[in-house]
Amino acid sequence: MPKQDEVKNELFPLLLEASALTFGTYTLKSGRVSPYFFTSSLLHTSALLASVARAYATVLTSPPFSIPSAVSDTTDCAVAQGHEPTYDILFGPAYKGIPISAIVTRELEHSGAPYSNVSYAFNRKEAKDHGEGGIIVGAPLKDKRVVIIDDVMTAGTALREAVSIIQAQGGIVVGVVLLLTRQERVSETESRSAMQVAQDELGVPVRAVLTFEDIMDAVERGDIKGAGPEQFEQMRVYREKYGSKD
Ligand code: OMP
Repeated sequence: MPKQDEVKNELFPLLLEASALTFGTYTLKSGRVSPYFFTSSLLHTSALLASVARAYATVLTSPPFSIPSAVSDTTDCAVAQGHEPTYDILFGPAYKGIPISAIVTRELEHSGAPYSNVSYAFNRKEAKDHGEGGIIVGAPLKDKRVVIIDDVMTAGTALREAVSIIQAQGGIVVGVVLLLTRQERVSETESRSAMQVAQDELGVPVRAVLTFEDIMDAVERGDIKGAGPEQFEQMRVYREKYGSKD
């Protein structure tokens, strides 16, 4: 089984157990009324953080975020396998991206020396005008290759904000990794998903550990307590209205 499916299978039951995925009627930031909601705020136990970190790290140590290394040193396993990251910094947009970017940076150390040079950074919601000041906490972004690490993408508004913060600091966005893509269209007139639009506009890879389709499949299989045929039908209707194939 591919490593990315393995981590997904490990993470999914933990997310359900933590009630990070719930079913009901939720008004989203975009104004859409959704039959389900995913909240990363409930991912606060050590076991969940470890599993979440492994899931992101698996994506971040695979192509296209990992490339053949220029240096070859047989004393280090990752370098011996000849891979290094395409990025210098993981950026976690405030607030929910903050702990995620920190734990994933820590997790990357297990992938070998080239990955242990990766730093993290995040933005303050309000700029500080005393002390060290500024809007960025963590590694300075200027001229650095930055991957944005966030929890959920719906219409892509949060991502656009993160991109402009990084670019204003002179950072270079080289990719985006999400925990969940809801696989929704940005607008009524756009058939591509917010994730595809972001990828096309930024010209960088945008990947997600979990997708809306994964959730639909789990509901259909009856794997989710409290979500049966009725919820499946609501999700199908929602997908028809707002969903995208990619
Ligand atoms: P977009 O900015 O539309 O891409 O929505 C992403 C943001 O919506 C996330 O960062 C969350 O603040 C919030 N959100 C969730 O956390 N979970 C969901 O299932 C749906 C949303 C949402 O409001 O769309």
